[in-house]
Amino acid sequence: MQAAASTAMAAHAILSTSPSSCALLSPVSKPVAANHQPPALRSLFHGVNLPLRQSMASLSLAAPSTRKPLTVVAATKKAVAVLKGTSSVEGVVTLTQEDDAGPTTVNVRITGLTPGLHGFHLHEYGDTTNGCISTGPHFNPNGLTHGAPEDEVRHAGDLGNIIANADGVAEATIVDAQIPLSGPNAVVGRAFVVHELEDDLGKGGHELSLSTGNAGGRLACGMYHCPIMFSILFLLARDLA
Ligand SMILES: [Cu+2]
Ligand SMILES: [Zn+2]
Repeated sequence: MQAAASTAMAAHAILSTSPSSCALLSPVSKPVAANHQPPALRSLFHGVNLPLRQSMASLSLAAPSTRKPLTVVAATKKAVAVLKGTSSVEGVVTLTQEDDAGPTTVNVRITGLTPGLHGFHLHEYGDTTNGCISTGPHFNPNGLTHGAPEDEVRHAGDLGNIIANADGVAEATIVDAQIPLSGPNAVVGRAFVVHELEDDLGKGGHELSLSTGNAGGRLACGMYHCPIMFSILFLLARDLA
């Protein structure tokens, strides 16, 4: 019985620290091949390579020492990117995805902006070593030109504009199908960037319209990290009594 209990505790410890195993997923950094894809999220559970699912996932396995079945239920919920730059602009971006095939909801709150529209994108690299310029171009796994979020021809990272009020605060909820939290085009290890100017959504006729939306300088940026598993675990070790 004691062995089963300690196995259960060990299992709990391993799953509870799964965000640190996510740290093995290094940020997407350059140089990378054009077709580079970040690794899928995985959690190591007693040597079992267990894919992390956005929705509730459950598995049953036998504890090696007792052969008693354990049921592990884990839920991955959301993660946060903190945006910072060289100015007073800063913000928080929270992402949630209800299921692997569904859209991602992006909640944005950025302060310190000038009132009005500001381009807001997911950029390719989670690299801020030289400031926001290190985040590279817009995330563009399909090799398309810049556009509006509702356009078919767009970068996956094109999230349009956010609007700052008279106090310089922009709050937005964006629902988008091209920035999943898992899979080959996952946002993990990439960076959100808020810009100085309005994104013309590819329609401004400027030489930069079809690459950046001519949205000007990068005011603040932040990397999206591995999802934090808030609802880690319900571990049932049957027949322990
Ligand atoms: Cu951008
Ligand atoms: Zn773009």
